Amino acid sequence: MKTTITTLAAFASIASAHFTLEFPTVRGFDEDKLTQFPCGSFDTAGVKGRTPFPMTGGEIALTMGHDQSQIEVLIAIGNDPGSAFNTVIKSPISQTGLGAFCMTGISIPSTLNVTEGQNATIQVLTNGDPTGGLYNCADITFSSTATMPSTSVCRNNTGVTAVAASADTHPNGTATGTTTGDASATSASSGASATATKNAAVRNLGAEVGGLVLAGAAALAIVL
Ligand SMILES: [Cu+2]
Repeated sequence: MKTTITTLAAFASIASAHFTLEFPTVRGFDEDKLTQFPCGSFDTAGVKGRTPFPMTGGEIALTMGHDQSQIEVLIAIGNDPGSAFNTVIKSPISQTGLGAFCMTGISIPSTLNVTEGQNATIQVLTNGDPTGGLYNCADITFSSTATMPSTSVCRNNTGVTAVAASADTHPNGTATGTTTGDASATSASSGASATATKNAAVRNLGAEVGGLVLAGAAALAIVL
């Protein structure tokens, strides 16, 4: 019986967490407000300090709570940049699998002309439950001597994979052509891919509900 309760509790914590940002240090986390742009409702920069972050070769570590996610990473430059997440530093990807997920090779576009010691905020955006977006932010300071996390922190859980997704649509469902800053966006096909992404999001939700049902059945079997 004790085992059953532990199993259920473990599953509940994964299912309800949406996703968490493990590195750089997250500004704040309230899973009920993760849908609020920007930064999942945490509006004040620097309240948790700042993580040194390099201009090339940066890493971002997440823990994923959905079977599948669309993920994109944006950056806003400045000490307290508000919602100015105008530059993509990791183009949209389709990620599959629960648990640890590590993005490497993050580079700041040279067009931003960032300098050593300058402050900025990174925002990780994923698709919502099932629409809209989920947002986690980290406040950073650019440093050429920044140390990236160990492979025990930034790693991929067994079965976690990711592939490139359409750059025409942000994970929150908005076309990239309709927001500022993403010069790579092509508007011609954004309508079609927006539809495709929404369908994918619905499929993702279906898979997640299926997983919940299966897990519940397994737990019940243990109880009986
Ligand atoms: Cu969720």
